Amino acid sequence: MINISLKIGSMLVLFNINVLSEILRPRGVSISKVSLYDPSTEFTCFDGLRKIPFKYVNDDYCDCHDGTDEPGTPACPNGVFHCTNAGHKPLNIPSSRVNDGICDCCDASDEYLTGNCSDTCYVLGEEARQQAKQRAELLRQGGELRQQLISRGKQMKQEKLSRAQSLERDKAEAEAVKKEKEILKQEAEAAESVALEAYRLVEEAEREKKQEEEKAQEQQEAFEHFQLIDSNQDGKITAAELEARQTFDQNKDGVVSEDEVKFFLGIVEEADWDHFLAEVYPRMKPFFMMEKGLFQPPSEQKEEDDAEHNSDQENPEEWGEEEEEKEEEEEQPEDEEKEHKDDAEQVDLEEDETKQKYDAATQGLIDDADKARADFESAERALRDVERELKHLQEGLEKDYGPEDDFSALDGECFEYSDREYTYKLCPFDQVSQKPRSGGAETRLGSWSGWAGAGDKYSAMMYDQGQSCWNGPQRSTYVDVICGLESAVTTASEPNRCEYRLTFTTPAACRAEQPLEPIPHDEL
Ligand code: MAN
Repeated sequence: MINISLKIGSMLVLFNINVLSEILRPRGVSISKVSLYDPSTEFTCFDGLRKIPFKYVNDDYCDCHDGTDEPGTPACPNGVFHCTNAGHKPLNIPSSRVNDGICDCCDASDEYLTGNCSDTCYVLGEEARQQAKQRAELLRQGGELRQQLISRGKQMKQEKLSRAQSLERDKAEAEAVKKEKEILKQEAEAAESVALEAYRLVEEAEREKKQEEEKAQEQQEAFEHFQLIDSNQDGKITAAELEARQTFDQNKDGVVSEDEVKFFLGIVEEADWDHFLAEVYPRMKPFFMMEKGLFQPPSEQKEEDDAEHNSDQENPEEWGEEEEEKEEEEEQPEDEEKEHKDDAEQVDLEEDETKQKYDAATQGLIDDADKARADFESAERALRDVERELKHLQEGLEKDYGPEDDFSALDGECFEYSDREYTYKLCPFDQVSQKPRSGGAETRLGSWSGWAGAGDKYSAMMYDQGQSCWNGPQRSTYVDVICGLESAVTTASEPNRCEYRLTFTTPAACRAEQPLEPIPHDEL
């Protein structure tokens, strides 16, 4: 580029000549705007508010509000200086940077007075061209691989669709089987229930009879004891009659005291047969049993312990129960083994009893009902399995795998990356996790949430709702997705506590629209 001064009429205007384009234009004006700077007529500010003599253009005095009269000087604060940067990319800079001593344009045109800069456009342009070439080559090769991924993705989608269709058929079939098995089960259970009803009635009658017999026996025992205590046979038990029997000497001091009598008689002075049966005898029974050696009273030491734990537990009726519990606790392993064996024998016995309990026809109906129940359960399970697989498949079919299903083939794969401390694992469309290299549990850094790129949405993925951080948020991961010849995680970081960022390169992202490098965070 060369600078020349031209006398047009009475005006002296600074022009530079772009050697490449040979177009004469005022300094700082781009070729596309050159027609707006016509030296043969007045200059109209671009905002249309003023017309000024052309000689005022680039006279280092700001006349237009929009700064358009001073493209080549720093006079207007809002002016724009255009550098042609022949050999590299043209650039617009604020005209305030003109002649400020700093090289903004690689062709040095912004520093025409300071002379601080030299033209580096060709070298820089060469570098840029090389990079562009490499990128184009990456996009070309990656693009071919992407096409392969797309075909695989389409094929996989087709397979999923036909699998879903066949599962729909299986589901309808499994539903029909379940219905059929349910009817069979209901029928078998109804027959079983009718057959068992007769047994239930017999059992009920037997149980009632047994209860009656037990009650009668208890009454008989009570009556015998009543007669035994009622020494004058007047049909009443008095304090004196109780005092006469050592059985009621609870503390074994040789005397049946007033308190000891009160324990049995309660609030009444004397007990007739009805009161005796209902209130008195139940309190006496353990003492009669003790007398017969049917159970032992607790030892003194134990009595003290019990007093500490449960001071108001005075009823000797409970002694026996506690003794049994204690015995159970102290059982030796050998005893346990024996008990298990006994239990097993008991179960066998019960089974035998059940087997023997029913006549052959009833047993047949029970067996049929058991089988019908098992068949129904397995039909239910089969339906659930089909439904589960279908749901998973349908979720997959609904996922957004990119403009042409480009990323579909990556679903189901996982990619690892290790830094000094952790191994990160990205399973696209599923989840991201982190595992300390020194060992320890895996931490989920987020589950697939969706595409999250600013601009081109397929340029980033978001995984959120990961494991909660102690005293902090749930972990989440932002994944930059860029073009690369291999699918791999290439960087991992934690820019904020519990917020992670990975770079994932893949041929699936080799589209012209997709950025070739992660977009810096502050531009998101
Ligand atoms: C673990 C890791 C880290 C995280 C801390 C938060 O050590 O998941 O990435 O910063 O927990 O407590």
